[in-house]
Amino acid sequence: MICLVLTIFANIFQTAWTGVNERTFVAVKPDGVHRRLVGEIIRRFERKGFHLVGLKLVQASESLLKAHYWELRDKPFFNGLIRYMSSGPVVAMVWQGLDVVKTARRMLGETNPADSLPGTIRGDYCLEVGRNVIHGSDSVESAQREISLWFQNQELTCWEDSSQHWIYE
Ligand code: IDP
Ligand code: MG
Repeated sequence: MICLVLTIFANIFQTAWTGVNERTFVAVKPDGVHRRLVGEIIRRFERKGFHLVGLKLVQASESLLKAHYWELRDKPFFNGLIRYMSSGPVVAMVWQGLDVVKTARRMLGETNPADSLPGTIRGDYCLEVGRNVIHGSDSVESAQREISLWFQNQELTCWEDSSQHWIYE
């Protein structure tokens, strides 16, 4: 009930989910799905302590992908990026938790896998920037925009996490 009220409030006033309720959008890209990395990636977010609120397999339309990557529309790699992202299904997810936007980006590694440290997802599982297996929102504002692009409200599930007291003091 509290979750429902918070969701309505956050949507009406476009406020960020903050603190332990911060949310981010993470997507396993088509290369990650083809390469059977979905389970490994979900495992990392689960074990870190984040809370899953949305998950689906999507064959993304060109219009969704263009909206998602709108800021990059003038880059020379834009058309290739849209082709890459529509070349197969994507696993779209919403994860919630304290500082999840920043922490997820650190778990992903740098945009270019060559600059990503071992231990990060891109550092461990890929080699080229154009096949970097995973997306994560780069700010709370981007997360809100991306979550509302990829998910309808009713696809996000509020549920009580029984391990919450073992994750937060
Ligand atoms: P990010 O995914 O780390 O946030 P962005 O700069 O937002 O990085 O770029 C979005 C995606 O565009 C990257 O994840 C990568 O798939 C692709 N991309 C970025 N730079 C290049 C490039 O120089 N060549 C090809 N693809 C690129
Ligand atoms: Mg980005």
